[in-house]
Amino acid sequence: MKPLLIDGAWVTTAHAEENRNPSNTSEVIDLYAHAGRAETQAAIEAAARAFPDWASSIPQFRFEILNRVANELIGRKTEIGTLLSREEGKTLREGIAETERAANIFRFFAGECLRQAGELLPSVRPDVSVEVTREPLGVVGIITPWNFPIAIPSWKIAPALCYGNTVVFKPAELVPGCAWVLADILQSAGIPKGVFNLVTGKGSVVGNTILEAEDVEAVTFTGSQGVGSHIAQACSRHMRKLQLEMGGKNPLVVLDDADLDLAVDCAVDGAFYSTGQRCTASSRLIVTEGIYGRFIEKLTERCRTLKVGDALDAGTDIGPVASAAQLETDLKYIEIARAQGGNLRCGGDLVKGSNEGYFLQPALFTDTTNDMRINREEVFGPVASVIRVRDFEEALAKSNDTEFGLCSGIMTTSLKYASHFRKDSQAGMVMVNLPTAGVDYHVPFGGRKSSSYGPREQGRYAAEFFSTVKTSYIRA
Ligand code: UN1
Repeated sequence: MKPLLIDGAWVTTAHAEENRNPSNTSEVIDLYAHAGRAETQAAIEAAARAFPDWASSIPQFRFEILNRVANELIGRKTEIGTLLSREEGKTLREGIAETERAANIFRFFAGECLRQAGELLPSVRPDVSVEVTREPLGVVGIITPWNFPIAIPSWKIAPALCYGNTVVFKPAELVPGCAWVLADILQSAGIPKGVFNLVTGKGSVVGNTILEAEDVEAVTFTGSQGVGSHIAQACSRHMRKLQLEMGGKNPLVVLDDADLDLAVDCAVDGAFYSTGQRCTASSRLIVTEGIYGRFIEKLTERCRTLKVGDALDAGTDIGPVASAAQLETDLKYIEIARAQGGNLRCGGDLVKGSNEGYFLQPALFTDTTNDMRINREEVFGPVASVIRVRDFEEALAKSNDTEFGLCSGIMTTSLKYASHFRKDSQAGMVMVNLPTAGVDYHVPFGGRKSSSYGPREQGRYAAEFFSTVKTSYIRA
């Protein structure tokens, strides 16, 4: 059994759960401890005890630990990337790239430990000056999803530690493996006891204990809207700082003047890579009339060549869906899209792999309208739909006609339309001639409307969430 990490010690539990490979459901990766309320509470208390020393530790000390974690992740990227692909199902290439990204995030925040600065301002009163500084919050509860099992934990844990907070980390039940490796790496890197605690287990037990605990000062969460709103309610009861990253229904607009090959590449990448399981996925392809026929033809051709299979096989383009439950959701939405009049141009059927796994050929729908459920609700699978529009104005209006606002993209060679779209798109991130998914690690990440709540993640903007500002007035 892979244990929990509480107060610097590995802790086994009465109950453990199997972690299975979605490319081969008969393969058990390992057994992982499931924490109960008592263990979770012990982790929170340990984090609270460890906070004062960690918060006042010198930046060089924190820099060295985070930098060691970065080195270890990069040095073991193939091994960790392989584990990631085995437990989550994205291809090995994607698994290794995600591990590299996690290393880069730790490296970035290692550097940020040394670059924390404040402001010195003149007061409006004579002989007074004002100093604005940042301070850590305390214990941060970190709750992460299954789709980026090493990158998303890293982009929450690294800044939390960098800015002097202590951590109680609850990863998604489906992906305890990468979480455990990260805990092991932090432990070997010399993180002081109690500063970082891993509690694998159920949301209803571990998650809720974190939400109810008096000692937790802030909660950061990436996952579904339903869980996000439950967390928001719990946090508002305690007046606790909160950061939520939830769904998307991201539009990729393709205009008549787009580079056709590039548009098809971006659509395939954005919609189907990582098996479409990204909150940034290009799930609505909004295409103007002049290029519509050529775009659909080329895209359909490409979709037919996408090889779905075992995440570790060299020839695989698209790995399996992550779980039986997600596969059921994907198939349900394919049915809904059909029933509402969508035309299934290709894919959408189960594929036989070398072993029993959750293999689904990416599904492309045409003849859909923006009011159909397939264009309103997040599927979180390899399913994309095309919406035909007259011109740029209609494309922009349709792209904004959604409750979500995470990411949007436009394929065009026109500076005028690109500029107009960047300005008027109601999304937190806008891509020009790029897929909507696949972001840099050193710049702010987050959305608007129902996609996100609270300050941005990543880059220097992460300080907004992971620290609090103090204003001091000093009379000379
Ligand atoms: C990306 O597209 O590079 O859960 C990252 C998600 C996002 C991360 C997407 N928070 O899919």
